[in-house]
Amino acid sequence: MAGAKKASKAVDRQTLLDLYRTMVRIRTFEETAHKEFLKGEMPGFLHLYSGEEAVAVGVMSVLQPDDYISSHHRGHGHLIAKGADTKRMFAELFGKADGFCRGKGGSMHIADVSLNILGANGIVGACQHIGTGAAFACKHKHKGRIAVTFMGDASTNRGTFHEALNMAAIWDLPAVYVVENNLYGVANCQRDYMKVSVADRAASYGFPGVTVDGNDVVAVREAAREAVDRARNGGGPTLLDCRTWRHWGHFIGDAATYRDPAEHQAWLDRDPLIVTAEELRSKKWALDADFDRIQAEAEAEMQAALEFGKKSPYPNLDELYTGVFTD
Ligand SMILES: Cc1ncc(C[n+]2csc(CCOP(=O)(O)OP(=O)(O)O)c2C)c(N)n1
Ligand SMILES: [Mg+2]
Repeated sequence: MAGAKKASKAVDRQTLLDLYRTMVRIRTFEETAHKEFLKGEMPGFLHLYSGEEAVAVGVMSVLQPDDYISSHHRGHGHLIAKGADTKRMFAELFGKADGFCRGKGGSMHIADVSLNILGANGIVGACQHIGTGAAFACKHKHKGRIAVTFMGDASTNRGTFHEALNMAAIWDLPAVYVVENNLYGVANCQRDYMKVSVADRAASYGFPGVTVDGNDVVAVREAAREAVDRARNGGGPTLLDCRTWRHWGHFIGDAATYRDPAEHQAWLDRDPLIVTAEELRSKKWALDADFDRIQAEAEAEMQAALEFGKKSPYPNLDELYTGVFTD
């Protein structure tokens, strides 16, 4: 990938196995949710994160537990990588009372403020203001913490992106902006909605923009570490342009016929799980049995989480107006 930052591969065995395991857990959550959604029992929309796992996992691996994150409509991976309970995530997907929003938010609004996860968000670009607000609070109130905003590439066209990143720049906020650059906004190809690269946009705010191989979890981790250290040490924001690919359509039900099959296959061949598994194998840090065990553990976790979500009760009718805005 031209111009993308390569990983120096300075990572130990346990760390690489942990990164791999979390990516497998995210993939397995998504596959389980996908199958279940197709049965027709899950309300709402699902925007699957499969293929983009290295971004969430690489970035989250260098955060402190009390750092803040703000996320967007493709948010399951961010939640899992930051430690959200997959049982409560499934309950939320089914609209059940044990869900993070007591079933009223669904996939696009899961938040866990106890983990400083400020929420997925169905409004494209809203995460940019929320993340910047959190970074402002970190600078003035929660010193030592930082705020990371995850967003899609098409969302960098919104006015919110300009407003938020400009403010973060002039106030030197402890912020990191992570763009999951999957080259599409719904059915539109990036060449039709942007004339510059995502990373280049940072120049107009006066802070670094870095292009990263977003399918290489170690490359993401290293670029994120630099950005996070910079933010935490008073150096201001960084924009990370993580090049990646969603394996599925925009949401479940979109056949993604607008993408070039050869390009799609080339990205599938560079699936972040394949990239990391190859790295583990080449270093002789994992054998077939290790991969099988990691996969089996993820499947057991997600099956239990799915069952929990399904069995959880629906919220009572008398809760209809609680936790929502009413006047
Ligand atoms: C303000 C707003 N405008 C439009 C939409 C409809 N919409 C949902 S996702 C999306 C595209 C987002 O693309 P990108 O930011 O690249 O994220 P990706 O889906 O590729 O992860 C659009 C236009 C919306 N949810 N909110
Ligand atoms: Mg996109």
